[in-house]
Order: sequence, then structure tokens, then C-alpha cells
Amino acid sequence: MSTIFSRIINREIKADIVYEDDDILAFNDVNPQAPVHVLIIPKKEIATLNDLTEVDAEVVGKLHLAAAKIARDKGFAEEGYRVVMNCNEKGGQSVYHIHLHLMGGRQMSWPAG
Ligand code: DGP
Repeated sequence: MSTIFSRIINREIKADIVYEDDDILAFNDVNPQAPVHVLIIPKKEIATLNDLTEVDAEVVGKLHLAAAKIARDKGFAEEGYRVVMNCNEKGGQSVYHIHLHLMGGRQMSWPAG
């Protein structure tokens, strides 16, 4: 089932896009939890981490490569940052189109809440 992220991919809803290629899109989170908080998503609709199959391996790798590139471009790759993907209700997922959160620009704590 399509989510609001498909509407962002299709430019039906505005987002502050920071990176795009044929397979993925990255845009600023509407409710940032860090000075930089970017969501990196595949253009393919995949609801949760549980729905990934072998054919998705490359695009999942590309999500992480994009995270590192954006961190470098924004200047905090060396000091450090966090990437996280929430899965289902207890994992804190609210939009059912997989997305990597990239957060940087502040000290992260552990364990995550
Ligand atoms: P998660 O809880 O892991 O499913 O994260 C979903 C994130 O998506 C949350 O941090 C807020 C963000 N978000 C939800 N709707 C929109 C939207 O319409 N635009 C943008 N830019 N971000 C959104």
C-alpha cells in the first residue's frame, strides 16, 4: 500500500530533497530529532525491513552509501553520526515505506529510546 513517501517521490507533496538518483531519494525529516535529520528511501515501495528480499540487496546498500555521502557533504562524517531503520510498531515505525534515518550534528546517546 502506498504511503505519504510515494507522494513525495511523485512530487505530489513537497519535501526538501537533498539527494536523488534512479533508485533512491533523500529529504529532510519534517520533525527533525537532530540538527541534520535526513530520511533516505528507496523509490520502490517496500513496507518494512521484514519485506526485503534478495533482489533488494543492492538498493539497501545504496541507502547506506547515500547516508555516508550526505554525511560527508554536510561535513559531519568524521565527527560521527547515526543511521537507523525502525521496523514495525515496537520498533517505532510510523511510515510503512522503509527509510533510513540519518542524524548528525549533535552527540548521540545509547541506548536509543
Ligand atoms: P518512522 O517513525 O521511523 O517511521 O519515521 C517516519 C519519519 O517520517 C518521522 O521522523 C517523520 C517523517 N515524516 C512523516 N511524514 C513526513 C512528510 O510528509 N514529510 C517529511 N519530510 N517527513 C515526514
